[in-house]
Amino acid sequence: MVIEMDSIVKDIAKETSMEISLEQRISEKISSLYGLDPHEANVDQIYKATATVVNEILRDKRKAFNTKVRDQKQRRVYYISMEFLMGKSLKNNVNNLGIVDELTNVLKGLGVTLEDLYEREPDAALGNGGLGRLGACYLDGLASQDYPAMGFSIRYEYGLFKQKIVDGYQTELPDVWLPGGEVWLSKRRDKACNVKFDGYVEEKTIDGKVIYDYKDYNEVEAVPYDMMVSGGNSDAISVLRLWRSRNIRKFDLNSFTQGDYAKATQEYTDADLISKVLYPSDNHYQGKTLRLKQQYFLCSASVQNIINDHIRYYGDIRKLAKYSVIHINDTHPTLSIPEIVRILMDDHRLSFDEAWDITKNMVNYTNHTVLSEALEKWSEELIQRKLPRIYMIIKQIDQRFCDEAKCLGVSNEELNNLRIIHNGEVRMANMCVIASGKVNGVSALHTDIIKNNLFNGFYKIYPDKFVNVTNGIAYRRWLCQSNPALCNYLDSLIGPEYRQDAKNLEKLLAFKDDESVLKKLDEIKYQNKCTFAKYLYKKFGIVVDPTTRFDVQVKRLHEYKRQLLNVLKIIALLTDLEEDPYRQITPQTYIFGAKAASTYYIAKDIILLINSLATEIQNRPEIRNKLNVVFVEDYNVTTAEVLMPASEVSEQISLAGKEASGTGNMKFMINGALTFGTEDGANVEIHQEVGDDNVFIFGMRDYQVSELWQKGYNAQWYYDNNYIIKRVLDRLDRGFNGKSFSNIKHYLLNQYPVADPYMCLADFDDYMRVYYQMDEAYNDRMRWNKMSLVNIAKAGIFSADRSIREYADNIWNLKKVK
Ligand code: 26Q
Repeated sequence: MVIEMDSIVKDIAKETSMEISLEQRISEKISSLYGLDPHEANVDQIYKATATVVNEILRDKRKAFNTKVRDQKQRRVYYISMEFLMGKSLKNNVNNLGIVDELTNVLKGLGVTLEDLYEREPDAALGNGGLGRLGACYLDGLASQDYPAMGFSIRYEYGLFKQKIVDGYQTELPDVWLPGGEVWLSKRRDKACNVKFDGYVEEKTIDGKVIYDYKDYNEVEAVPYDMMVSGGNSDAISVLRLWRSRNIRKFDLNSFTQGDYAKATQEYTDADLISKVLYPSDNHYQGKTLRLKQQYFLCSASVQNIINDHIRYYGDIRKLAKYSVIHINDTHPTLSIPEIVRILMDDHRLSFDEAWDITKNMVNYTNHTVLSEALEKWSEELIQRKLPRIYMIIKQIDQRFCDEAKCLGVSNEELNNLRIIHNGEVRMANMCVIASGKVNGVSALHTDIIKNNLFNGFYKIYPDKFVNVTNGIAYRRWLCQSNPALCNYLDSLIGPEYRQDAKNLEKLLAFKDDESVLKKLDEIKYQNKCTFAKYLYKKFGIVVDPTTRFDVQVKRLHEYKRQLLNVLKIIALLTDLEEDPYRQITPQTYIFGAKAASTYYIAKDIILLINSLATEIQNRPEIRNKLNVVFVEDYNVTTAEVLMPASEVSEQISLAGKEASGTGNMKFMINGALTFGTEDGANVEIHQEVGDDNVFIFGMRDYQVSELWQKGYNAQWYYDNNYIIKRVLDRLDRGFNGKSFSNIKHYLLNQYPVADPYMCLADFDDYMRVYYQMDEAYNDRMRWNKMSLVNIAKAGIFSADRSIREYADNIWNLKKVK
């Protein structure tokens, strides 16, 4: 049946540009790029030639798809995001084009394997974590279902930093990805445009019309690079358009001739800086000028591009919202809103009212966080200075909203919470809610929280604006490509239809009591654990025993995600063993992976703690054999692809109400790991899908968290009244691998220098209680395997295909291209 899928895709490929054999095309590419005979080429050259050929096939396919979109006069969606965490492209594209077998054969002739080529490709890490990976999964979902879509972001020269652990400490190295990654980028000089900063605006009246004359600005050129994103078994290709900033005048000749060489080249470096590097903070806002410039650079270039293309294809500016819909991924691209108004008013001479009407009909916004430190509030003065015309428009939007809110009966006091500009700050989330047709949260619980808390004032006046779209994952990447052993078995058991529609995974439920199936699932998991163990050894020299339980927490390091709570549990188990070396314990390996933003000090201390604990245990074989801890350096998309299939326990232990959704939880689930987590984000829906018997839930619910916080969280009380907590915290004083962690004990006890706002100790007892339940279930192998089977079977709803259909139907009003 897989072959059947292959042949359909091959037909499409043939219609485009596959008449010449792949072998011939790759040979010719090696010859034209390097002047070599194919057999003289090294792996790197073969990788580049192959990637270039695959990319050309995708470009032809995109061209054919584009023609259809235009002929059918289809509305398009433009997904604007500061982040797309794409990972590698070759494997995904080769699978989606159905050319795995053919390519394998060609490469065999050249003495290399597909795996060799996959290893050559660097990850495109143009994102921090969940939000960026979601954008990447959605481009896949859009292409897979024939929706016309384009993503917009920045072509960061350096993506998310590479993490290196030195003596237990995180250090950061620049992520140099372009040399190997640029084969996937096609420069589009024809689509370049300029973005303006600084200067001032003069208002003039000509023929009774007010004209805004923008003067003395600095201009930066935006040059796009397109990356093709294929989907599974479909005609569509999504395009990710990445903007690079360039100086317009290569040289300030005036300053040069006056002998001011620094000034002559200064502008060059300033302009270049905009697309230099991705900000590495996740769920945390800092009001840096360069970040604001990055955001406006992305918004202005993208909106100009959207409007120019609209005019070219459809002519009539008033029909802009009919053919284009923009999605704003969190508030980072909020400036797209005033930018649309600016272009419609200043370049197309529409009135503010007309421009605002069109804007409101084409913009929607997803909120990804309720953490107050992540909400963007830019200084009014900074925006006025860097973007004077945009500032005027924001003021006008704000004024318009005030008028409307007053008509709707909003009190002056309430209005202060809802206005865009307040107390010298520009609140981006408020601008997004005011301008958007729809605002969505990313899980059922999270959407309730934004309706009832974060955006309650808006919800009261615009109840219909708020909708939920639970996140989803590109499961063809996260299951079909990452876990071939499981998928081959699923094909034979339930047929391959689940590869097209993930809901078909439910067919697996018919086998939930079939012992031979459960045994086979166990064997596959074991094989995947061996594969991961080999990967760890080869890459980092770390030894793990695949016969132990793999208990995994991989995600960005953040206090609210509570890696610390997991560590406290491990220390509790360790102190048990230290007290009684003969104590029975299920052999288990804790696997951590996490990057901390470079200036997030407590997060870095937690990384040091995990590494010190890991090193101490690794030096004590009597402990290591029962209770091992490893920290996987530089956790990224590629590591995740090897780790998910090998995982058995998925730690999702954020403080309830803080994790908007989580998407790692879904990747674990579909690979048969069991969730050990709080009722937070999408865990709530995972729980709902699999039922009480197939998940391990503990801890306070979100409303209990609020109650406790209001009542006052007294960490010391837990220390004084729970001897295990006391023992664990005192063990931190003694420390690990020669380092004391009294600072973390103080943190947990709500003392100087910082406090624990995520109340680890309040959930500790229940976490341990459920740990022992989980442990018991694990030791009943058939029970565990059955739970695992149910999780795989019920994971279909968390497909990005489903999320994208909901966006298309309920938010974008977007139709598939026939
Ligand atoms: C903002 C301003 C300045 C600099 C950086 C930022 C910034 C950057 C990244 C703020 C937030 C982020 C990332 C947020 C994020 O990844 N949120 C996650 O989104 C996922 C997809 O919806 C959810 O599953 C996670 O729960 C949520 O934490």
